[in-house]
Amino acid sequence: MAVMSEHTNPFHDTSPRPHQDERFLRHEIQLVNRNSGIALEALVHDLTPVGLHYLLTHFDIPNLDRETMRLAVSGRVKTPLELSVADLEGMGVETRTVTLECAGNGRNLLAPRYPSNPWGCEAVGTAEWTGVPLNRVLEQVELLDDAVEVAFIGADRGFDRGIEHDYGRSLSVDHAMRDEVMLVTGMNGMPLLPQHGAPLRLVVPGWYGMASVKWLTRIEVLDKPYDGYQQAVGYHYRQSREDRGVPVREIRVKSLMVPPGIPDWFTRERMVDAGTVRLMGRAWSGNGVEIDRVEVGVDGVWHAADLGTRADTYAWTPWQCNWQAVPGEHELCCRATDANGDEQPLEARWDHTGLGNNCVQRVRVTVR
Ligand SMILES: Nc1nc2c(c(=O)[nH]1)N[C@H]1C(S)=C(S)[C@@H](COP(=O)(O)O)O[C@H]1N2
Ligand SMILES: [Mo]
Repeated sequence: MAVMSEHTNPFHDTSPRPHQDERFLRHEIQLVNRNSGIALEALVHDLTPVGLHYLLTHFDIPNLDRETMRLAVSGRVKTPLELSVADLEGMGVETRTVTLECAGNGRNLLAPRYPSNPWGCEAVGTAEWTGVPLNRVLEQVELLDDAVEVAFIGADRGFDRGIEHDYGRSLSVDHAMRDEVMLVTGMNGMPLLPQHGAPLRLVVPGWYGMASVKWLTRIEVLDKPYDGYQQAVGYHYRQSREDRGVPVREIRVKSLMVPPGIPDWFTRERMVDAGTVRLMGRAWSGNGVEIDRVEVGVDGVWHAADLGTRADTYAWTPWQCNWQAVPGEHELCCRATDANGDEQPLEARWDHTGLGNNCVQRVRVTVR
């Protein structure tokens, strides 16, 4: 074992970490153990391996059978339908590479904290989703003239703030007819796994993940706005508890880097050898808007990174740059700007339930 001097090693304390008086926060840890994030080193992959893709599940994972499950399409339509997964796949499948991000990503950077899943920055992943464009199904059932919204309802049910509900979300008819919205049965070339919505889920590229309803069993075409909890109460940007709020929709521009060097087990702070260090990461925005530039900040001084090409309109863009690492303590950041001119903020903007925090990632590094 190589022992370094205190001068070069910030992790020099070899004694066991002292016990803490407080217990772990049980409810938050329960959520974290169910809802895992991407390991940041997995940002090296263009496609996130399925087992490293983040997960967010509100209630219990339903046990649905691909052979017997039927998708009911009803409401303001001329011809209601019940479709098996095989019926759907028979309508013709397409594959799209899509970056999904949870709207609660970044919540744990806000104080005071809202009791919910305490994401740092890891609630993101990119997969190749295979499925049927939703508009093929909507054209087959024929929407009536008074249709305004399409609701997507999952097989999972539970309570939030005292209200019992099925997990459900809606889109306007116009949005539901867009080509990129898919009824998905496969992920990275294999059938969906239970935790990602098997056997059938919606994927709404360009929007935060809450729109991409898993375990989809019902599509209801409505002549008025959908009033389900996750649509009408959940997923609103709010400044305070009383605030009615603004619905959360498109992903906000964001970037992440693969933390360089090696980590300290407990703090995840990094140790890097001096010299040329290749930094790399990913940047993405909402609605298919392109990434214009990514800058890497070293102790507050910004340098332009090189952008690669994204795999698809709704997939993240790779970036990289070299850093001449000199011995000492440093803070690395990355900041993306999209083609609309939207730029990541340096500090988190307040949100009452911790949604849409796209502030820059900060990585503490010691160079030896
Ligand atoms: N039926 C259902 N669909 C759901 C959810 C859920 O809890 N139930 N969670 C949503 C949220 S908030 C996110 S971020 C994404 C996460 O998808 P993933 O777990 O496949 O990454 O699924 C969405 N679809
Ligand atoms: Mo989410």
